[in-house]
Amino acid sequence: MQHGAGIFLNQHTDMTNDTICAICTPAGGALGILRVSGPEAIAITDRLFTPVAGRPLTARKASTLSFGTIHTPEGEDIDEVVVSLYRAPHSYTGEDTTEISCHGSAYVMQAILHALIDAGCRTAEPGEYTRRAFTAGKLDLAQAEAVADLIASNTAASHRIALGQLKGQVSNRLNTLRQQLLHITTLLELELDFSDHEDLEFADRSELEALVDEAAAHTQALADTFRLGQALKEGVPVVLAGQTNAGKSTLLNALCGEERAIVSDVHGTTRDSIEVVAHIDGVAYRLIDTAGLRQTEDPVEQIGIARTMSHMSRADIVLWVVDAAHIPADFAAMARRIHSSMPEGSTLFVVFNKTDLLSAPDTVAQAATTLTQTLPALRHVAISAHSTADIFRLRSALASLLPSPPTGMPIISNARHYEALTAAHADLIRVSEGLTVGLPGDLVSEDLRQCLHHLADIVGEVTSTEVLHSVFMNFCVGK
Ligand SMILES: Nc1nc2c(ncn2[C@@H]2O[C@H](COP(=O)(O)OP(=O)(O)OP(=O)(O)O)[C@@H](O)[C@H]2O)c(=O)[nH]1
Ligand SMILES: [Mg+2]
Repeated sequence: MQHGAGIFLNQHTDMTNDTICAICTPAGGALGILRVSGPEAIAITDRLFTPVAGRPLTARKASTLSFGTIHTPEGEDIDEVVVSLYRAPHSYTGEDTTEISCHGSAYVMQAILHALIDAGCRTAEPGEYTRRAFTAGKLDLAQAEAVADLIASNTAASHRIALGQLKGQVSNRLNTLRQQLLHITTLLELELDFSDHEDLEFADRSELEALVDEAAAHTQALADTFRLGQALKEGVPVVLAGQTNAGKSTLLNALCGEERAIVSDVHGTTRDSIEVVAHIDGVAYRLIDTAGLRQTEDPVEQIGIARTMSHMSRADIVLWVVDAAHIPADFAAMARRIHSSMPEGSTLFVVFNKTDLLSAPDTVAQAATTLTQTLPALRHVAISAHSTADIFRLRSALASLLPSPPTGMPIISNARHYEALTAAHADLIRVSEGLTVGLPGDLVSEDLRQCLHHLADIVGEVTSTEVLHSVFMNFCVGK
């Protein structure tokens, strides 16, 4: 890991010498795993383990497997197990570690856990193994956070982001950025060191400005991936909205492949929002069916419509469903109003539904033309929710609505990283402005250091103990 000429203070000061233990797998599987880590890990496990053959664990080489019986400190047998042995620093935590593979019964795992505690271990806190790996320098903080994301990942997209982060894609990108900024800081500070020599100017200000602007653009581009990253991690919110009876609930059911929402030809069938997850091309979409929009005196329906508006104002994607057989005259104006009420960066996608009922298909073509005249970037599709082929097309269209980050750019999916990047970007904007107006080097350099500090925070080099605590608190016990 690169450290900038003494700029960063490594605050990994929470070293502890306890030997910890935890059950790492949920109960009820065929097999279960307990993990023991710390200076006494091998000795304690050894006291509870009788190998079928061969030497005791303490005399065995690293990276070996031993089959035998695990028992209580009093010698009562608990289970037949396999013990994997790791010696520091070649283990996940960097410490001596054993992993006990036993049968997955809750009783067996609890009995082994109690035996380990009786023999001198303490139970691990949530995330303590990964925190120890971080303390030992095995992972930086962004990678440690990726471990929790990897465990939680349930789609190809969230898995890909977490694995990339664990493998250091985010950290490497940040390190490159930090190297560029350190270079600029060095140039500026060289100028400061020789400030008595009035004639000397070491750093060409316009060149520096260009470098800073480039770094600011990189920081911004990385921060900009957060919206997508978060959507891919949590599920992309897609709101189905439109007038009553347009076919929103029919589409929801068709897209998720289940009869989740009530469908009827009565206007105003859906009153409350219904959320269903649909997986399309390895991405989870949180489809939200909403109450159809119309003028109504019914107070309950009015509440439903207010909820629709609220969902639309927060959605990443709004599917505006329109009954193609009854396209309202002011349809383009409606689309414009909806589009302007949506958050920046979100997508309005018009779905002309019920094309099977059209006697004159060109009414859709005319509406689409009017629409693109009003909002050129707006995309649309014409389908029948009753056609499997059309639903398939709509699913592909949905997948194509997701923005793709610039080639090679890692995707940020962690709010802590996003906040630090946004702060770093603001610092760089101040640096750039400072250079433009000719601020003295020491003032500009102060903002640069602040920026470096924010970037170092992401990988955990200058992170406070409280932040570390809150990061690891969200892990499960045993990881
Ligand atoms: N022919 C045809 N009928 C459709 C199509 N899509 C939906 N319908 C019918 O249109 C009617 C209304 O469908 P819904 O899915 O309940 O409409 P909605 O937009 O959810 O309506 P509200 O909940 O009242 O806002 C039902 O009778 C559906 O069977 C379609 O593509 N073709
Ligand atoms: Mg409905």
